[in-house]
Amino acid sequence: MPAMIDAALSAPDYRGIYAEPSFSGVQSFYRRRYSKDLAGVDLAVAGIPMDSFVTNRPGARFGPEAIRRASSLMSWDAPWPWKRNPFAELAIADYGDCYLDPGRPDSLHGSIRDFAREILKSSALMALGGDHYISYPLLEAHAEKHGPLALIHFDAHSDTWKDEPKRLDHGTMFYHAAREGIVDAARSAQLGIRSNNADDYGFTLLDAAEIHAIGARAVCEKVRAIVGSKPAYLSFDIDCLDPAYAPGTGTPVCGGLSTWQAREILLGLAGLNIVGMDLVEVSPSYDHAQITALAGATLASDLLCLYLHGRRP
Ligand SMILES: [Mn+2]
Repeated sequence: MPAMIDAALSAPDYRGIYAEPSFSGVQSFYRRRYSKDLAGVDLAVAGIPMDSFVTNRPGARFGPEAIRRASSLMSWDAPWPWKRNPFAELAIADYGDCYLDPGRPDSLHGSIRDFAREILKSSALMALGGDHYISYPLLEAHAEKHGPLALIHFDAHSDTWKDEPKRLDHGTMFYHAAREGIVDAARSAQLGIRSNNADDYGFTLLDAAEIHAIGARAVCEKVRAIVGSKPAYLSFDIDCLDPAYAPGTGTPVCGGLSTWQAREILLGLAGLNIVGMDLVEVSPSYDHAQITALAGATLASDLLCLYLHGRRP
């Protein structure tokens, strides 16, 4: 692979792996070239640096930059242990971040939705959060393009707690999304959950206890049976991982998945019709030694591998 410095600015193409020193250079996701022009781009990676709607610790607005930086530890090689490399097969650009005005909280939903709409006119999107609320406007934009979506949701929390319309909360947006028909709960799975909710609103829960008991292979069979070939949006809240594997997040819950358990499940979902993705809730000020940011960058790379397998079997 060619040596390169500042591939984020000067890579000749949106494809390729560059041996750039991990400690230097302009940070982008997996050293992808930055561009706001998506001509010829298959998929844009973009940051949504917003944490206005958290219920506990803030800080996920710094998630995108931490994930980009951590991805430079891995970007000298293709994602292991996948047999195919999305960074060779797909034209992937780093689109930079969504502009958001924290002084206008009522504007944030629309700003994120419009940002995603613009990208989705010409390419696919993987978003880096940000608190989990961002998935709601992102799902809206994806559903406009693809119709009602199956949701494959990794999280410690169901995020379907009943709420008033228009209330802004990172724990209730899937309640709204299901009621509005943006996601089809009957074709959706929530994985790694370890919280109580009086009503599942039609979602199938594969909670952390069940995943620990039955293992990745059986989990993947269940998810495949639920989702089928329906266009699916995969949302990964980093707090699906146990706090030992992801301390840098806003609402950690003990008893979660290891990083490898989560990766094993993602590997086993290859071939599903994934049309959109996000990785949310990395909050670097609570992180230690980049544990959480590196997990986030690794899982985000896995999501791109999944996307590749879904689009080009
Ligand atoms: Mn969560």
